Amino acid sequence: MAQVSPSVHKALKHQRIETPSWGYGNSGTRFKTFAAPGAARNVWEKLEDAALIHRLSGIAPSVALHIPWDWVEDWEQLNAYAQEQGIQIGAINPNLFQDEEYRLGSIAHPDPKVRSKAIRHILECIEIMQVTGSRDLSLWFADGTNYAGQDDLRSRKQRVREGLEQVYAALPEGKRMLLEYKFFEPAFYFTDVFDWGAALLYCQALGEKAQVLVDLGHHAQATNIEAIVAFLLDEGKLGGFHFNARRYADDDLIVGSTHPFELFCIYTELVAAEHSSDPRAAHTARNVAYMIDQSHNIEPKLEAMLQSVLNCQEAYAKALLVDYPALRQAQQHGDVLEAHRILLEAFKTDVRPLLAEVREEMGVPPDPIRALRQGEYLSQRIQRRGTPSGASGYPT
Ligand code: PSV
Ligand code: MN
Ligand code: MN
Repeated sequence: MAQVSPSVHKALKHQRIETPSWGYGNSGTRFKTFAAPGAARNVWEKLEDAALIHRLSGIAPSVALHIPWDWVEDWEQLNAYAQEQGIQIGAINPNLFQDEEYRLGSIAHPDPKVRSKAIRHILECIEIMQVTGSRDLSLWFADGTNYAGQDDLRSRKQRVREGLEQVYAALPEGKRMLLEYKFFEPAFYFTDVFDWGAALLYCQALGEKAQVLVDLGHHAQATNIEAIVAFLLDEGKLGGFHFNARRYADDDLIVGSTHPFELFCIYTELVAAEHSSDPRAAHTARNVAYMIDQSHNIEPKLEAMLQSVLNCQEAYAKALLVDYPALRQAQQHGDVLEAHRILLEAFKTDVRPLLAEVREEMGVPPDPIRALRQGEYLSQRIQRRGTPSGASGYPT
């Protein structure tokens, strides 16, 4: 591999990927949740696992929480515990789909009492963010309808807008609200925030603190996600990612395992924007929250999470190797295949030696997966935690 510039090393050391608390406990599909030996049984153990992934990778210093799955009485204590473990609490995700009252939705529900309940829960999450120091409130709504005629679509749109306005008004300075879209499921006819365009409309109407969150699993087959990323960056509205991989629906598989070229192309948009002369795109790219949203059922959870973080690292490393000036030149000359080849050149580079070097410079194992497999981490957890049965906090 040709000499790599020190700026690539520097960028790789600054990369950050947040892991989700719900990826560490037992969770699964609606058919069966397989109990994983040594899986985390509560939020304290989830933080312990997230901290291990950070120690092994060096680039996963925060963990997202899901409320009330991760509910504790004393948030100061949880925050202090995270810090002791060497990590931080990241995005706070309200749960707006598990209560009986949410059968017809949360903030889009036809009954104002249910809408108020949902808003109260989100406001409670904002209070938690104040204690944990979290910057991002991550909103995903399961709201939608199953049949044409079930509810009035324009009224639902107005209810969502009204609810989001109330939340936005309660967001303190320096906090952001990330709005996630999803094209279907659990509703099958209509989902209230169904695509990036709908999410963008809401966020544009709300203001600067509202940004769109792109979950890779939430698109129809063959959607060009990197184009969505480019558009949102250009509009200053890309707030974050939920990384995972899909083949059919919202599969939540290990990111990069199904479409590694797509992940690479997404990262090239981000790298290009970070270095662009457009201050808005550059600022937006630098503030993107990179998060994983996966729950593993048959895979060993720690290894799956670590692999996910490393796959993002690999994609980012390759994106950093793209010769962007040459790419722009080829684009301007209309040299279709040279432009494509420049991307492929970086994509096909074996970045494993580079990453091993960077890891050594960072003081983390050069081969984190091997370190995990050879270490006592899992056997110690199995000894202490046993094999907790049943799901702990994920829609199944
Ligand atoms: C459900 O689709 C989902 O995977 C969303 O992506 C949320 O971000 C996540 O669950 C946690 O609520
Ligand atoms: Mn998600
Ligand atoms: Mn999802």
